Amino acid sequence: AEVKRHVAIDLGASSGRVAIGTIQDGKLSVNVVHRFANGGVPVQGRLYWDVLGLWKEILHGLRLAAQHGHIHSVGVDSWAVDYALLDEHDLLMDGVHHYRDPRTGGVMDDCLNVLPRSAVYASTGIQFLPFNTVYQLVAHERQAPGILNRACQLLLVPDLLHFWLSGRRATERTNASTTQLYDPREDAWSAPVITAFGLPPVLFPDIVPAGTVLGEVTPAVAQETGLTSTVVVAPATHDTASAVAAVPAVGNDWAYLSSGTWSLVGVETLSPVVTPEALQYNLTNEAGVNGTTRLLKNVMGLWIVQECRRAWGSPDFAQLYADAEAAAGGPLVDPDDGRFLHAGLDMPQRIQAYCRETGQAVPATPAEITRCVLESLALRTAEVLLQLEDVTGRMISTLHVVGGGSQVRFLNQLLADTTGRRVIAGPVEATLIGNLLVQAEASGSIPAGSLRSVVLQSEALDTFEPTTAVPSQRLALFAQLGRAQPLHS
Ligand code: LFR
Repeated sequence: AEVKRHVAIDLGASSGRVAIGTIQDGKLSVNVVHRFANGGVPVQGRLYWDVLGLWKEILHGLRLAAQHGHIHSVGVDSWAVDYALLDEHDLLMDGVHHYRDPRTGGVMDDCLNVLPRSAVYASTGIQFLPFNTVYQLVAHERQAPGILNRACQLLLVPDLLHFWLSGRRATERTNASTTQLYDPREDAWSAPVITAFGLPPVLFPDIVPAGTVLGEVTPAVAQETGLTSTVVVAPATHDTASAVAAVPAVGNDWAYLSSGTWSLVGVETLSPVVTPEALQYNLTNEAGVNGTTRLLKNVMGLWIVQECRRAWGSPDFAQLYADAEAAAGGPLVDPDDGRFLHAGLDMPQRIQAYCRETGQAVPATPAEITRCVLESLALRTAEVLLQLEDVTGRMISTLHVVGGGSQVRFLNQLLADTTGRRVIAGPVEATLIGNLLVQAEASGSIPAGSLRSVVLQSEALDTFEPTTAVPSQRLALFAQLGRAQPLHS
């Protein structure tokens, strides 16, 4: 039979890529045909995504892909929670706001005075983050009263792009779960949450599972790109869900760290863990592929370094990490302090202020600041692993680090030493791979349920053993840091 070509469009917060994947002899090969930058666009104190710019890059990437021969299927994944509102003519009613847009300030607390935390958690199992779609919608209505009632449809970012590609409106389940408007037990939008915050139920499209064939690309897209009779297949549209699907793990004693703009630290479970302990730790139960649950926590991640780097005039990442490794360590921050969430060229000063306020040495150079962030991320990861062990009763002996951050060898070693667990690093492009393999599975290119073994067959991995145990006093010191404005309140 002819080898099918699948195309993944993977949009991360700081970059995007378009890649062709093919399966031969049980192995996946990936050919990235187009890469482009992404990021927030500040306008009048607000922060947007350049969704039209992304669309243009997607068309360009598809045009390049089409030159390689017939493309069987295409699918999009992106970061979570953000959405577009469409009117009755399918026109965009506003730009797509970035989840770091400060408009959500204070909104979550107001909402939780209306429907208590325990009730929202019981219905959704989702962690309380100020930018969850539910709070963004309430913020949107405050900004532009009446907008939600004028809107006809809400589409999450990958769903919007799938609509533009195929003409079909649907919400793929893994990303729907991140909105905090989805009830995993009912596999439906959460009526209690939607009602409590006065959101129009008609906004929310049908929910479909990853692997759903949405339809052929529209004639306009075919003409623009050269694609012919290509089908749009929804992958796990939440990037983290695609990444977790591609974790090359075996057995049950492992956790993952999807490392990029965010550090997503979690385990895979057969069903949601919605217990008082999980709520207390503010762990989230996001939907995974094939009915699994991703029990995880958002840790602020390399965003802090990315934003510092921007303030330093964008020096080379590899050099910055090498300098951090050689620099003096010591001071720590709670990376999940809410002050680090928003964009701003004062990120280095925010780190320094945190250290000063907590009576620590103040890191001065880019190398020292970067080291402080990396050590802090490793400690926070160690803490979250203990919480995951606590709520699941599992023993975690291996941490799989996937995504762009898995290339930072110094961070991998810090993670091994700090958590006391073996770190297996790779693949770097886990999200792309997970996206491609869900399409391959849906198209019969690989056997059902074989994603992880295909990744293991296809990718070279790196192992980091814990060498210098990090003293327990360090964990204790970290645990004592003042947590004045936690992101996870
Ligand atoms: C990672 C990610 C996280 C989500 C955050 C915001 O790219 O998708 O999983 O919490 O971005 O959407």
